[in-house]
Amino acid sequence: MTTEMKTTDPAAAALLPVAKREGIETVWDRHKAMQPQCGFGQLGVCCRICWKGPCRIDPFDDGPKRGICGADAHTIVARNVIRMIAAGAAGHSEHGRHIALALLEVAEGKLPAYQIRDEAKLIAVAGKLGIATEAREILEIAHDIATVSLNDFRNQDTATPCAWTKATLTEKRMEKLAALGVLPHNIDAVITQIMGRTLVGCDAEPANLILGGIKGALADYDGMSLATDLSDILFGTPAPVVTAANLGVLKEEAVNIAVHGHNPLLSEVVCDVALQMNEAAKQAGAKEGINIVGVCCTGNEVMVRHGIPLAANYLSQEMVLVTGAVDAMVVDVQCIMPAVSEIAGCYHTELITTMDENKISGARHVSFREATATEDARQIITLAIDAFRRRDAKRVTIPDVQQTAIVGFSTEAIVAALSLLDAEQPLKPLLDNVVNGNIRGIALFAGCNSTRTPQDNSFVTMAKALAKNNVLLLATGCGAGAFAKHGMMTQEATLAYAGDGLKAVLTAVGEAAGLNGPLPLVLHMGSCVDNSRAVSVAVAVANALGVDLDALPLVASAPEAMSEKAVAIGSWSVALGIPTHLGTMPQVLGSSTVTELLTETAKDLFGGYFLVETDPEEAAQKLLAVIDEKRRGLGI
Ligand code: NFS
Ligand code: SF4
Repeated sequence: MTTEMKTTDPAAAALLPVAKREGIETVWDRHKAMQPQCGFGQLGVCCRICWKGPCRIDPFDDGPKRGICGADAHTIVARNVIRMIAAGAAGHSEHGRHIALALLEVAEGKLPAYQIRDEAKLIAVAGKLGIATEAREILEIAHDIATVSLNDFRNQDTATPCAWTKATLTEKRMEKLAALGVLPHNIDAVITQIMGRTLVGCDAEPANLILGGIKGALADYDGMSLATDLSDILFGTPAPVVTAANLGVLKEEAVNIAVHGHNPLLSEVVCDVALQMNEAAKQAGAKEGINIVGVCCTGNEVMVRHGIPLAANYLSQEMVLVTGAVDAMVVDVQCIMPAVSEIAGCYHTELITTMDENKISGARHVSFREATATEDARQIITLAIDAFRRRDAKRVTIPDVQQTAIVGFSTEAIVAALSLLDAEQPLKPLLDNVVNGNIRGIALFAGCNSTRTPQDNSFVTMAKALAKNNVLLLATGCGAGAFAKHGMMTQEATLAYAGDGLKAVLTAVGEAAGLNGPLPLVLHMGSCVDNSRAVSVAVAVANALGVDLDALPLVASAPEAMSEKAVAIGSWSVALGIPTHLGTMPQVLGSSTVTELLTETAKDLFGGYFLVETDPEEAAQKLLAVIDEKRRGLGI
């Protein structure tokens, strides 16, 4: 694999010459133009926290060893990285708050476009949170759930941890985190505290800063846990569904609408309303009506819940537009490259921003409100149909590339599949197979794409190496998108790449589930906030074995991480006791102290730690070694 290679995604690669011909600049062109990138920034030793700066520490030669205020490299690196965690936590928990507020209003009978779609999940969540359900109305219970969730943003008693964290972790983990003083009591307060303590002239002790960051990361976990489960209550808990991924899911004969971003509140209603407006699309000449496709995590949300096909993950979002076949790209929040505006402008495509706090120059803004969700969605779809009439058929290039993807493996879906083997103790088949070595360990693949590695390559390379060694693979976010696009969420992939033990287990479960074959090689659990689903599987396994999370042969990997959200997720993964691989260089190496804290000291404190390895083959071998070490620890 040459460093020159941009993407291993055949559909994206097929469109690169088209972009070039059309004079369209892509993320890869801009990456190239940005070289060489700043070494100080890469090491994390650049500080812009006050206007005496920017200051930068020279880690090698005899340049400055302290900023103008006297902050050294360790303080600067620690402050920078925990501010990233705070930003990530803000993104995920803002998403969670949005859903919780919507649930509250649904419970108050206010939002006609939404309902409680999954009452069983609602009852289960109430049980988890200690909310009474006996002889109570569903909406009343929903109201309590929303209130308890929103209290995780309001509670001022620092001795009372956030309810969702408490409800979803092992007892031992709660004790450990409490003893270290890193349990969040209030998501907003913890994020604010990080911003406050990293101001000029505040916390200057690297270890203390990093622990503050870990607390912020756990606030991120809390926010995404509630985002995931409340979304399930409102939109349904994912169950296995067969769909497709990659640019070939766009249709020449349809009004193509790409939903992009993260929050399902809008995309769910767009999907609902599209069904009602299919006729209007046909009247406009689109023989196949309306075709909704997903991009990034909004894409994952609607993919795992409703089998909406996924067009692209993060790095090829521009290529969705370069097909010339997208009539509207509807975006909400997060991971939307501002570049899509200019590219949409090269075509007939309507780029529609929908969140008042997330606008993009050159895009049309339709202000989305839950109270008027149906009307807003109708307006958006009308814009798409109008744009379709302007589409230039001569400029349409849809690569004939798509892969089948069996997706929708929520915790509930996994437990349901396992219970077909043992109805009394659904986890037993999984535990037995971990103990007997058919399943050597479990790996969760999460996180983004980055221009620092050929797109999707690290995911696919690592997954093949781990599967061959009988590691059960879970995926979320753009990692899941990568696997879906590369045909790794198919039964064929299981037959081709799984080791014998893993193949036997996946086949036994798949056959029991009536799939006439194995489960797919990689189980798609959803978007990035759905990483909390993987935790719930791990907690169930840990509780069944009577151990804490750090004893499990469980690893996480973000081989192409880039977002601040990934920094937050990786950090709580470590705090929960999970060895966590990063395949891109984190911006902390300018401080030996911070590097040691995250890769060594963390191991003593939490049992989890960061492991950095940019070579995917090497990374897979290192994760296998970690899994074996954990197995030895369990005596299996
Ligand atoms: Ni996660 Fe999902 Fe993708 Fe990265 Fe962005 S879309 S929330 S941050 S790039 S995985
Ligand atoms: Fe420089 Fe200190 Fe200001 Fe940072 S806070 S920019 S190190 S003077």
